[in-house]
Amino acid sequence: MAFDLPELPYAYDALGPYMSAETLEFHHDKHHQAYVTNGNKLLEGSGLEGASLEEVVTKSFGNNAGLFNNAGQHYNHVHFWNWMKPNGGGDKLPASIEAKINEDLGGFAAFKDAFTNAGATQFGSGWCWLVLKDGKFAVTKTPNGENPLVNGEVPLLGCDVWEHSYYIDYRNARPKYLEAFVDNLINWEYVEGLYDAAK
Ligand code: MN3
Repeated sequence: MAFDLPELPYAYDALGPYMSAETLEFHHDKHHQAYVTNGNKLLEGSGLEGASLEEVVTKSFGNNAGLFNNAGQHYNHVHFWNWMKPNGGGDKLPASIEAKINEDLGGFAAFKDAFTNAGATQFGSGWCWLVLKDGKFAVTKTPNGENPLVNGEVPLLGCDVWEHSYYIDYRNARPKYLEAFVDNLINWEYVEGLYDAAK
């Protein structure tokens, strides 16, 4: 199935001041569009034309680097736009998410520390994640376009730490971007929906 660029689920200026319209215009219209365009070219003749996006990601991993990089980033960004919302973030969590964060990660403060530290310490481009692994919540990070699907984990929340995601608004201050993401942008209801579908 060919890849399509989804519309943003909010206006370009809806996430300010934490993520600007300029960032979203470049990130969505240029970067995500390039993953879609290049992914569709590389999908042709790959033998995976009829596969779901998740299957393209897991089946191209380790044997078709070009397709994997673009399909992985398409998957990551389709969710990334939905992992944020205006007036999001903070520690007012859906009950099922709060219970798992308390049980598996030691509470919201420990989650925030682990998640922002994973993003800050990812060397170069990549992502930090909250995943469901063997029935438990865990915090991880991946390089470049990789995502937890290739490790048999379910991605519940991811934050893009490629420079294109924060350099316009935060310059080199990646930790400030990560803190703003957790405190002001996360769409916890979308995380809850992914968890409900996975458990
Ligand atoms: Mn990106």
